[in-house]
Amino acid sequence: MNELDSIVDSARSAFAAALTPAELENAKAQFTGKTGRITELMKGMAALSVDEKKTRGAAINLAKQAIEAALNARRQALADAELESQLQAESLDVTLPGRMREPGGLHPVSLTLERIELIFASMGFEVADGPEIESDWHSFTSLNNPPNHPARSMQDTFYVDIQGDDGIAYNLRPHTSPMQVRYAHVHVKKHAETLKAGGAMPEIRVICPGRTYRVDSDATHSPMFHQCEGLWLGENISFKDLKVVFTDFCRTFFESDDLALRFRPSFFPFTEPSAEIDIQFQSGPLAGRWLEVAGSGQVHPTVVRNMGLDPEKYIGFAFGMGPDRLTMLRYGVNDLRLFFDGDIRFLRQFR
Ligand code: 2U9
Repeated sequence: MNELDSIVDSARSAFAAALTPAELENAKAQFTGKTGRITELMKGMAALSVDEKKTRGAAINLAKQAIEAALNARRQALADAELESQLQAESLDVTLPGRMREPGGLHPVSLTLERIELIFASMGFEVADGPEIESDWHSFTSLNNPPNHPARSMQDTFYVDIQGDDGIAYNLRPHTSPMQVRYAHVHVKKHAETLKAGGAMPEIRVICPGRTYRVDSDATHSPMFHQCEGLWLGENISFKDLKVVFTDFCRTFFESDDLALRFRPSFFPFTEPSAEIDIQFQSGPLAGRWLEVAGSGQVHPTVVRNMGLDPEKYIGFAFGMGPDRLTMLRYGVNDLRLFFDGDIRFLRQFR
């Protein structure tokens, strides 16, 4: 094998041994670079005759072309290998199922509040919400709570340190009753002309769901909990209407036509007569047990008056229930705190 063939073979071996473009460029320089072996041979041609230069030059060119061909082949091979490696690294199996985000869902108490609102809306009740920070008057006085009523104590109610110049004590509402008073005031004002003319004011038929706050915390009490109170006031709304409305609500809510109700005499400052409402399932794990779900009664005349209405003309009923408790009963949850701990393992069951 002559010298030029040997150089071409060496170049092919050096290019084959190059594993990266940089290594390949270094190998190339050994042959066709400024100090490369082919370049050295071409410099050596200066001393040759014209004929020798022609012959030698053609042979060196052939060797140079063979080296360039081997170099380009290796460049392409390295480029292909790099592309293949990238394709492998970034390969995406499009047949795999998508990476779905875990579907969200409403909180179980929100599901209950929605359900309560739908059922009462179907009976013609409006839904009203309002401030959670209330004045003393709205939370207690307007509802016929005497000045020394225990509910006013700081053991039961959270007070807010608002330096109003009116000297009024503000609290986190312990029930949603204040919203019913507010709703009634707006309703009476809206129909003031009719009332002044001795006409009949449209009935007040409203539920007020929302967050409420009391100083309490155990398996069935939380400092923040939910209440939904209802009010139906007109010229002839009786306790019978309360029984019909609340029985229909409970049977629809719990999807049980044979759910039994009983109204147990009780006392609330804002209703007279007052009654606790118990329900009884006829089947299932709670069958046969009486379960308290709400309080109710005929709106006390003083409260009717505080709403700006004549208690001799307007009469009706009110009730108050705990959506948290209804949710516990509906889903068989025995600790109220589970609703508010934010543990997704518990909450995701209600999606
Ligand atoms: C107005 C007039 C009357 C609302 C009522 C109750 C009885 C009641 C609570 C008991 C525990 C609800 O389940 S609970 O959280 N409430 O028992 N609430 S009557 O009476 C009103 C409200 C507003 C203007």
